Amino acid sequence: MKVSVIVPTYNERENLEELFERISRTLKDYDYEIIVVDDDSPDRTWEFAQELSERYPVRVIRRTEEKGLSSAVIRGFKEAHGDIFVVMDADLQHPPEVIPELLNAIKNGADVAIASRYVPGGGVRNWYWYRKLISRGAIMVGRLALPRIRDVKDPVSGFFALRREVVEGVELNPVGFKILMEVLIKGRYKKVTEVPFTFGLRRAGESKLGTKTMLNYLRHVYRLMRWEGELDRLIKFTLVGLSGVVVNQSFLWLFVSGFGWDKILANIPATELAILNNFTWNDLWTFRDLKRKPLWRRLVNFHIAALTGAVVQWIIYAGLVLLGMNYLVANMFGIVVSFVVRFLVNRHVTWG
Ligand SMILES: Nc1nc2c(ncn2[C@@H]2O[C@H](COP(=O)(O)OP(=O)(O)OP(=O)(O)O)[C@@H](O)[C@H]2O)c(=O)[nH]1
Ligand SMILES: [Mg+2]
Repeated sequence: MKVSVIVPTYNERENLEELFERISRTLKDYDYEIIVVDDDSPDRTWEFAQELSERYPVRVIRRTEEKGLSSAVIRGFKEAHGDIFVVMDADLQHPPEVIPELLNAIKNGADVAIASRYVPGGGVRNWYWYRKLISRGAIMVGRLALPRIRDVKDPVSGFFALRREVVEGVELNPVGFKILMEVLIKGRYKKVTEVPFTFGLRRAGESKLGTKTMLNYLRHVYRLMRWEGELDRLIKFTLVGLSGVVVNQSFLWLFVSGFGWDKILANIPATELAILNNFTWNDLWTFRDLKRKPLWRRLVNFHIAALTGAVVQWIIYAGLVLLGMNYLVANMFGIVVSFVVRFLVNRHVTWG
């Protein structure tokens, strides 16, 4: 089996020689090639890589028309001759010595093997607490928004291996920094394995991580949600929720003005009817393809989600009011957060 190591580069001249040396030492018993995809770096990384190709099995692609990390990796996929593709950074934050472990995972049946910071044994070194927090938060958002990757601990790692078939013929969107997420959502695979590794600070050269990265990441997650149909679900869930408001109000009116019931108590059956209305529509429409649990379980879970939402709403309302916020604004915050919580509990648990 031939291995293609794909390395996107931009101004990585200083790291190249050590990178190639360590890859060649690690993979000496393998049939492999290194593909450098360089975006016409001002430090002439492409030229130096070409020089080094006399000593190492390197092919250099110098792109002058296109730019961007993800599109560079996708170009690498297209050019690669191997049966297994490995993607890694050039700046030695991804130790080449981990590559054989990724290849073993694939030999043992995985279609995608991820060098992961967030499985036992993995980690980050010398990161400030806020970079850790942002990284963890971003991953949490991605896993919640995209149920297909919810079991992957590090879906944004830039260091991974996959079988050629996973991406062959698959249309990947070149926008964004997180190519692995794109692969995990759109690729053809069954089994993902994560192998621990420690990610440090870059050895030399400069980071291409900008302040816009976080916003771009959220845009990427949003686009993938749309592609997955998760955004459609969110919209349907919203519409169903609005229908529930109508049901709730109508029955409350009927019970109080029509039947003369007590105003305080009449609210309870009116709310329950709205919950049943919402459940029915969500079960028949929003999540109709996800009825994996028995009906009674879905019904119980839906009530738990409603209750959880109500509690969350009240806590946020009370907290913000105590902090001095206008009570109507505070309630609005409560409603929005409660809505998101209910959607997520239902998506991941009731119809999970
Ligand atoms: N071809 C190409 N490569 C890129 C581009 N942006 C980044 N890279 C390469 O992609 C890899 C990851 O970029 P980094 O800047 O190291 O990102 P990072 O590891 O998240 O950030 P640091 O921890 O600061 O290094 C490196 O090998 C870069 O040279 C790009 O626009 N085009
Ligand atoms: Mg880096």
